[in-house]
Amino acid sequence: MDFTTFVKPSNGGASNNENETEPAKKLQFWKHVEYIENHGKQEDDFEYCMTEFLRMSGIYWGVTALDIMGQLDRLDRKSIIEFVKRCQCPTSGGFSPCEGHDPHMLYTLSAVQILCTYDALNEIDCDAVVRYVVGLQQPDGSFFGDKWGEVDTRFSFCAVATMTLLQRLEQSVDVEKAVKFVMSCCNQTDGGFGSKPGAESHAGLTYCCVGLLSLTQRLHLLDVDKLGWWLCERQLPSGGLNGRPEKLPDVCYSWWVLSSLTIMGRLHWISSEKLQQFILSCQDLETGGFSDRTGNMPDIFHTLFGIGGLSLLGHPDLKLINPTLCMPQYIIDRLGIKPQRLTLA
Ligand code: GRG
Repeated sequence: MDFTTFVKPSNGGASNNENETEPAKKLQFWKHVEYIENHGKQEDDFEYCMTEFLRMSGIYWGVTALDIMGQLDRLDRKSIIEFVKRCQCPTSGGFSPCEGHDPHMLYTLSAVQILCTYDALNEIDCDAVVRYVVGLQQPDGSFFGDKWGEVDTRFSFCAVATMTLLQRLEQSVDVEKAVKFVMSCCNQTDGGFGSKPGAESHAGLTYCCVGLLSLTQRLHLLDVDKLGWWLCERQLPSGGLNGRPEKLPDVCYSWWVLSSLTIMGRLHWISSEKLQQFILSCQDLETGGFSDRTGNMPDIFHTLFGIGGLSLLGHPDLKLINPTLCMPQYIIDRLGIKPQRLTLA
């Protein structure tokens, strides 16, 4: 998921490079709508072709961002649902990122999120999805990402989130063991979580573990003060957030860090104003979309997490986003799901 390498060339025209002109201070709402709407139409575009291996998640990022902006009807619901249906593996029940690829837990969650957004779960074989996810849980409670056996706390989150959205959590996976595995990935020194036991704390994986504890109503297991401190130490003088000490800021951590702090009722432990300025400075004023850092090329991944971060910060032009499932709150309400949240402290 490394979108960090493209630096936008300076063309002497309008630029959002901090060194050349003032970075944007207002949300370029319609530019982003246009950027997301056009994203799926550029089938012969180099970047579009090179990201085939994560197409399903790309659609989820675009659908969610547009829905948060109140512009979901700009995408063709029918063709998106047809695409998702074609990606369900008839033997395993899991979803692949696009036709011809292998199913994986990551794309299975994205597929289910898209279908929930379109209220179209009835279009797929949900029992087969449940069998797929349950079949990937290991005796220690962890989850494989797919049949090849990689273990990572991302996959634990994807499994539990998928089962929650299908309303099948309690009857399917072993929740107690899933929670135990995730807690074995918590580092006592900083309160953060890594990809497996003993691995370095990382904000992306911390989101996955805090998210899993929120979905399973187990937030009492967290050392909220210790983890809250580590998370708010991710804010750098630029206002942006990094994913671990000594690393550069990246707009996507506006999601991974901020959502974790929101779930824990500690959003006010960082400077919202400075973070909002950083996120807005990462908008591409010409094409729309957000990049990882000011002046870099935008992409659909950072666009969702830029918009999602601004929604968590209460931007008035955006709908509320659910911090645990990274989906519009009205959809989570429609499904009757109540991920746990701690109150402000
Ligand atoms: C429903 C929103 C949602 C997510 C599903 C897949 C997943 C669950 C979460 C991914 C969490 C994660 C690991 C995010 C980090 C992504 C990222 C930019 C990784 C880059 O890692 P490094 O080491 O970056 O290249 P740093 O910033 O540490 O240098």
